[in-house]
Amino acid sequence: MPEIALITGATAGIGEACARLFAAQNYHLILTGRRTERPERLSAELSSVCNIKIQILTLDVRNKAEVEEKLQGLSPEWKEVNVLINNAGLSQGLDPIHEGNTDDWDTMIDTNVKGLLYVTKVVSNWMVNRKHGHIVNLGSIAGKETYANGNVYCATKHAVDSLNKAMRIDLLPYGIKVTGIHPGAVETEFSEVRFKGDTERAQKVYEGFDPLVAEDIAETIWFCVSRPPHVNINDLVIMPKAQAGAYYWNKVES
Ligand code: NDP
Ligand code: 8X3
Repeated sequence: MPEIALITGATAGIGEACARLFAAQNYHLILTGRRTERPERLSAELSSVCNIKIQILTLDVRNKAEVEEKLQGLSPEWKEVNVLINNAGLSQGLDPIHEGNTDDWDTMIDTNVKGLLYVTKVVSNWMVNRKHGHIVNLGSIAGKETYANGNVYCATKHAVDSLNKAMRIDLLPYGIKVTGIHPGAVETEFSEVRFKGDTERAQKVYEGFDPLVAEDIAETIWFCVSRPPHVNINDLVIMPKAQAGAYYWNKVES
């Protein structure tokens, strides 16, 4: 059986780009997300051009029971996951702390931190048993810096940064690689989700600016995953050329 990659949040953006790139590298894929139609379409498309197998697991990473049931329900050969890409995540709102929506806070913490942990708990056990595997965690520049009104989203990504380090230490005896990828602005559905469907506001984020695209991140992840067995990329911050940090955006006025 060729190598297997499990990608959370493969229904859009960076996760979908990873699915395409890993399929092109002949990985069998386990694609997860809450939406069903998109991964089915993606699966049909990839299966028609690549000689790979694809499993779609429709799940909400916030739902611990569902995560465990769906992952443990995979047949033994599918549990031989070589690469786990913990990508599912989101931001909700951009408000000062005293005006924040506590439901949004719950959603971000439950998805970006607890969801990542639920998936990792199951899959890392499979990797520990086989003494083999690579976990890639999607952090963010928001996990390296804190910006105005980003409070809880930044806190969740700082948590991912910390968990990335913790996983590397705990899984060291088992030869499991752990890599943190921390992008700046990537034009995906991220801003539309952050602003709850306000497309105009979302588009303004990238106006006059040349952001990263999902494929840039997928290629970077592939670079990390395809290093020789003795090499691990611990942590990687990747920005658009036009962005020097959370606050420094080189925008061209139109
Ligand atoms: P998108 O909104 O385009 O994609 C997010 C993906 O996460 C979707 O596939 C979505 O699937 C999935 N997802 C969200 N919530 C859940 C959930 N509860 N259960 C399962 N899947 C879920 O955003 P990006 O591709 O940009 O984001 C991917 C990751 O990259 C996130 O962790 C994000 O924080 C991080 N990131 C993004 C940056 C950016 O500027 N875009 C920069 C830095 C980091 P579905 O809705 O079907 O469940
Ligand atoms: C997404 C990038 O700068 O909007 O994590 O927080 S940013």
